[in-house]
Amino acid sequence: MTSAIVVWIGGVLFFALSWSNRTSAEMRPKSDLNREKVASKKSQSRWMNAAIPWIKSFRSKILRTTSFRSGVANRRSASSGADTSAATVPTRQLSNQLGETQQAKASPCTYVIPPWMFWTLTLVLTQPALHAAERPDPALVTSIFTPESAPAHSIVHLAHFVLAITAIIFAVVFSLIVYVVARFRRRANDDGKEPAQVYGSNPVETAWTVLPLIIVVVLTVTTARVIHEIQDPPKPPEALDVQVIGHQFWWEIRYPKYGIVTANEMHVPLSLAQRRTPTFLDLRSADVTHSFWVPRLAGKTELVPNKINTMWIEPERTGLFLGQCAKYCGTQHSLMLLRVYVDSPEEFHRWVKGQQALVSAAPAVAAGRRVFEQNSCINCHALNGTAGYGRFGPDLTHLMSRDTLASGVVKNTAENLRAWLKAPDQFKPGVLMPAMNLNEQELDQLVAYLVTLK
Ligand code: HEC
Ligand SMILES: [Cu+2]
Repeated sequence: MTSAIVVWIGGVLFFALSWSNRTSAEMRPKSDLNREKVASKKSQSRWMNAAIPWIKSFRSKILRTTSFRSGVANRRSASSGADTSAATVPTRQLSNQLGETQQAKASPCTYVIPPWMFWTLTLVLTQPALHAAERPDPALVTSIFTPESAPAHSIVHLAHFVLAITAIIFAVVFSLIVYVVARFRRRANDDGKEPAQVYGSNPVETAWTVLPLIIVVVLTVTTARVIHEIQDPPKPPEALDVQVIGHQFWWEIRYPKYGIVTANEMHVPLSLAQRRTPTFLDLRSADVTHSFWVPRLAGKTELVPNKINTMWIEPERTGLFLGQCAKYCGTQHSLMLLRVYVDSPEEFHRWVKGQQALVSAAPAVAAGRRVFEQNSCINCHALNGTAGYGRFGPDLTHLMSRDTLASGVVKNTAENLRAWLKAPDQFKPGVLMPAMNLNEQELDQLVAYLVTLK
């Protein structure tokens, strides 16, 4: 971010400098025609006129020290014309006597950096600057162009194919336009007559009907094939079924086969070539429409109330993949993050066992458990082995097995947990969990209990 700002400020500065040079060059009266131009320019942009003295003084301060363009200030004050000081008049007359050609020769290259170059550089450099400034872990970058799962591969292949075809169309059309604009531009010796008007040409009409038709048919058929591949895949017997339920603003994740309920962090097994274990998701919503999107694993699929949508992923690499709700589902849609952990088969097995294990509160933290049960936490949260069966909020049975709190918003540590319980909206404004107004002692006890929920 910082370097992007530096690039912008630097660029704007350079532009201001080169622009003020150009203005002064233009304002140097070369001929009457030029003077007219300058006059109209002046009246058009009052704000420019207001800015010019400021930029000029600023610029000359910088440039004078660089010896880069010494003598510029003189020439410019001469050029800024009749309306300023009387001292400039003789110079101007002199320059007029010298004649236009000499005057033009005498003027040095007036750009520090030409505006077009500045804008191009700015556009080109901002992206890498932003990128370098943030230095994200490349494994965590969510990009549709680095797929790591079967459906995401099909999508990216299709995207490349469509991009290639449209790029060819673009290149052909654009070159034709450039050619026509250059070849048939208005010339000085134009006779002003309308060119001959031609109507109809069967070969041309046929070509520009049939060619696009072929292109559209090819794109439709390839797209349909990929849609079929993604929507109706054969389901291997080893496939894992997971239910994902979207809530404002978190994800409920259920593994019916294993009797596991968790939230926001989904664990799935790596699919091996010799033993394929893709994960089939069925997607529901508890309230409004959400959208499940982990770009490197698959395309987006919506979670619609009263409807079950399905999708599948087949990861080829272990690791963490980030995603998020891609639908505006309310205030905190942007903090409805999603983490998919792809585990090796053994790791996944271990994780399942861990989630299935019973947790019982140690006597030392019984006070915290009482706080949990005697407040309305239990109306919203399920926690095995307690009176809590609520489903409005995430299941807390194995809370500490998760790396993050509140759907990926903060790290899951004792301090963050305490801060969360005190005021959930400090991390997530608009969150649907209320601040429970517990006193310090209750908070300590509660946190001491919750951190044992491994
Ligand atoms: C009105 C319902 C409601 C009540 C009451 C409530 N919560 Fe929550 N809680 C939620 C919701 C909803 C979330 C999910 C917030 C989000 O991520 O957007 C949540 C999130 C949490 C989380 C983070 C879980 C995770 O995995 O991210 C913890 C921990 C938690 N609540 C503990 C408690 C405790 C302890 C109490 C009682 C003192 C309590 N909650 C009371 C609704 C409630
Ligand atoms: Cu959402």
